Parts: sequence; C-alpha cells; structure tokens
Amino acid sequence: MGRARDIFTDWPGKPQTQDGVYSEDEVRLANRNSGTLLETLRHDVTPTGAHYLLIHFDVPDLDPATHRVTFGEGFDAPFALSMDDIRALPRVTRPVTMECAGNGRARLSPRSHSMPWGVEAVGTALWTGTPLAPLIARARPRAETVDFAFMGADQGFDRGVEHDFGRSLTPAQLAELDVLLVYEMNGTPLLPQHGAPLRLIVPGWYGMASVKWLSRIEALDTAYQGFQQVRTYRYRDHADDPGHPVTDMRVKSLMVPPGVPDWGSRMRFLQAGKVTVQGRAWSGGGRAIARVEFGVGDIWRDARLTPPPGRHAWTGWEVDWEAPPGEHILRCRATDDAGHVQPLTAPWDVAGFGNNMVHEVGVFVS
Ligand SMILES: Nc1nc2c(c(=O)[nH]1)N[C@H]1C(S)=C(S)[C@@H](COP(=O)(O)O)O[C@H]1N2
Ligand SMILES: [Mo]
Repeated sequence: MGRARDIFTDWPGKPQTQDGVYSEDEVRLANRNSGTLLETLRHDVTPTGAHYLLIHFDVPDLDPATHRVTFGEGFDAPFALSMDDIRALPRVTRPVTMECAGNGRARLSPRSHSMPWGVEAVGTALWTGTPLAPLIARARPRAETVDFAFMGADQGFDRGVEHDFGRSLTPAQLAELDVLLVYEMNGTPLLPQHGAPLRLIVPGWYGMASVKWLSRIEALDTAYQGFQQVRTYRYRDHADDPGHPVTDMRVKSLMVPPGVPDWGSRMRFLQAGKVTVQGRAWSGGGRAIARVEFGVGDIWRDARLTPPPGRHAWTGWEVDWEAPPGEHILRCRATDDAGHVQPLTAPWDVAGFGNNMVHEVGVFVS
C-alpha cells in the first residue's frame, strides 16, 4: 500500500537522486538471473527468451557431441548415455510450470543475501525428453539404495564450501514424480543457460530440484549430503533451526498488470471503464487449481478459470472489472484442490523460500 501511495505523493515532485548505493551483490545476482516478463502470463507457454533464469555458479561449456550422462556409482548395471542415445529413447513433451523457491523473497524483511526476486521467478515451458524411471531401472540400483543423487557439471563455492551443484530424490519420490531427462525447451534444443545439453525436470517441485547440465546419477545407500540438499533449500524459522526441506510448490497466482506502467515504480495507469484482468495460477504436487479470486481493496470476486494445458502446468484465470476512477490495489488469490489458499501477508523464512502471498498491483484509474 505504502508503495502505491508514494508515487502519488512524490510524483511528479519526486527527487531526481537519492543517497546510498545499490547493494552490489544483489545487483550482480539480478543482472545474471532474469525474471519472466509478467505480460507473457497471457500465454499458456512462456516464450523461451522470457522464461526466468536461476544460475548459481557459471554456465558450464558442454559439447553436446561428447557429453555423457553416467548412471555409475551404486548401480549394478552402470552405463553412460550420449545425447544421441538419449534422443533415441521414447520421446515425451510436457508443459510444466516451474517456480524458483526464492520467488517473492524481495517482500521479506529482514531479508537474506540472495537473489532479490520480486514475483517473476516462474514460467511454463514445453519440455521434451525421456522419462527417467525406466533408465534407473535398467541400471539396477542396489537394494540398499535410499537416495538418488543428480549432479550438474557446474561448481563453485557457497558459504566457503566448494561443491558441484547436486540434488537428490528418494526412490519413493522418484516413483511418484514423473521425472524427465530433458533436451528441448519449447521445441528447440535447450539453451546453455537452461541446462544444455541435458537437464532434469521434476514436475510440481520448486526449480532447485530440476538439475541443469546433468552429468552424473548415483544410487546412494546413505542420505545424500550435498550442499544444495542439506545446507540450503530448507524452510527455517531462525538461523540455527535445522528446518525442513523445500519440496513441492505452494499454491500461487499472478496477474498480467493491466494498463501501462510508470517506468520506475511499475505502478499502472488505466482508463476508467471495463477492463479484463487475466493471469495464471498454479500449485505443486499435481494439485489442481480450484478457485482464483480477484480483489479490489477488500472486495473479492471469483475469476473464470480456463483449463491448464497439462497436469503440471498453470491454470488461466480472467475477470471483467468496471474500473472506477481513483487509486486501487488489485490482488489475486488462488486456492488449490487440497484447500490450500494463498496468504494475504508473506510467510517469513530465513532464506526467503516459499513466499506465496497474494500478488498485489497498484493502479491509478482516470
Ligand atoms: N546444475 C544446476 N542446476 C540448477 C541450478 C543451478 O544453479 N545449477 N539452479 C536451479 C534453480 S534454483 C532453479 S529455480 C532452476 C531454474 O531453471 P531455469 O534457469 O531453466 O529457469 O534450475 C535449477 N537447476
Ligand atoms: Mo531456484
């Protein structure tokens, strides 16, 4: 609310400069990791160049002609596959909505030192590849396997710990998740920044599970202890809280901001009268969207829903609004079929994970 008001009290008399520097860490992270353009929420599928990006370290330089993914350590029938081998396997294409677990972090205070996401770290792509489960079965994991580790070809440091980016899934999770080994995005080969030549897609989970630049799969007889599994991607109430793992996406919705924006504040300007407001809503774990409400101030009404293009993709919503002159805060709030509803205020977390509060857009109607 404060934000919407600022622009009208300050503007056009808003000062031209302000003291203080941008946080260099946050600027660097924001420049490397772009967000999805909210106007592309009009479409079921996010155009490839407008899909958000999250890259922890450097994009590794992998040659698709020589790249192999190995099913090695811990398998009784280990093997390695080239990209040609993988492309010769059964081919499936699925629309999957993926959101970064840190999406919404910028609304939290105090905040962690991390990627300063507003609301835009989510997108839907048509991912093409082959199901992982039959390959795991072919490699014959040892009976004592409790975890499968998925290792990327990228490495670096986080809080002084050097590691390859890696994540794990238990045999039970793998059995229910419909995980894909993916080599195309929206009908063209994966771009380097999205994991070329091969990545995992874990439908319904936050993005960290969908390991890019996939190079090694291992079957472990003790729980995987990689940094990205045990040191981060955990919901924690305070710094010493062991917390619990971040897994599937919480219910959430976004709107295409109506009208035209103010460059600096992104406040919207529109003309009084009928306006159709639209957006997308999603939840994780295969849960469907049951309801989306559109709110103007404290008045809420139900939006019309359009069916999602797939079980793991977002649902479209739309509402006709007779916009009266004045300044308004527009909100959208989704409910999934398990009865989870988006909160009106941000759930706080040490690292800023899982903030699924309602999307708010300030508009000035004249
Ligand atoms: N190897 C590797 N895989 C990774 C990451 C990474 O930094 N390295 N980032 C993860 C995170 S946190 C997210 S949100 C998604 C983002 O995928 P995208 O950049 O294709 O949107 O990739 C995941 N897979
Ligand atoms: Mo992420």
